[in-house]
Amino acid sequence: MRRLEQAGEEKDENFKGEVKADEDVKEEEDVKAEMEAEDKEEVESERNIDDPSNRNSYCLFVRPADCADYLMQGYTRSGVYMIFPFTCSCNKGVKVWCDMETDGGGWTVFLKRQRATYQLSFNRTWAEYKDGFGNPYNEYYMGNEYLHAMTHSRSYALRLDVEMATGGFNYATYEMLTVANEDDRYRVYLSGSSKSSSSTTYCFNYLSGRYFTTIDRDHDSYSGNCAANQGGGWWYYNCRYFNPTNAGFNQTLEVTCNYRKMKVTKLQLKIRPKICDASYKTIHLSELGCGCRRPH
Ligand SMILES: [Ca+2]
Repeated sequence: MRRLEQAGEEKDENFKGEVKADEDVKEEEDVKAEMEAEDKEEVESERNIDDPSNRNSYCLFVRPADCADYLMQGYTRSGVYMIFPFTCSCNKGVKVWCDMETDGGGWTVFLKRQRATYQLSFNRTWAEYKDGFGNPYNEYYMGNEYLHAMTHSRSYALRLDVEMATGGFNYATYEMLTVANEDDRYRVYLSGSSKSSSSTTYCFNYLSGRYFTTIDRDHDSYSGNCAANQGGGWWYYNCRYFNPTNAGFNQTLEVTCNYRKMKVTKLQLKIRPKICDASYKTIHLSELGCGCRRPH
């Protein structure tokens, strides 16, 4: 019990420190958007701290590394949560949107785009894509450094969800995603099986093996810079295979999947521990250590 109390105190201090640091660096539009959003919503992980003495997982003694850890601890509402990537126990926290509903939930959203009062610009530098930007209540990018750390501490599956401008939803998944470190230009690898609905069948084609490109770092295969051309940052091959950070969210966002254009009103890219993919709800209820590593 002593250990639980200590862990709780550490967590609270970290929350306060992180929130203060966030406030220092927010751009004006983000501050406005956040104030608007926080009038209506609270951070789920701050509001719903359960009594841990009722639980059995050793994840109780450490911090949640991703949204799947929160789901395993009984948090079933989609919303903003503070996660602590790298291991379950230490390092810097980051606020993310957790999708606790789609296909059993437990998804950590790393790119979120939707209509907002102050539409976020994704025309950002390498450093911004490295550390992340935006506001998880509305639109944001979690950051390549977090993606690298997470995908090298657990095996993650990748999922794309879009809401179509014409109505309906489409998705695409890949069994496993890894993102290399900055020295390797955050190179992305996809492996295993994939699934999708019709409109998004080709979104992940030619993605595996690409390096990340931003307006100030051109690592794509095109003679120019796809990020500079399109106002985003991504693992471009040429510029028209997939471009979910594309500029110009005016009512709808037009993204391209292997040259095929589609208009969407919401777009999310997310990851979840691969081990949890099959019958996730069953697994997380029976095996509470799912994907969670003990601290080194
Ligand atoms: Ca180029």
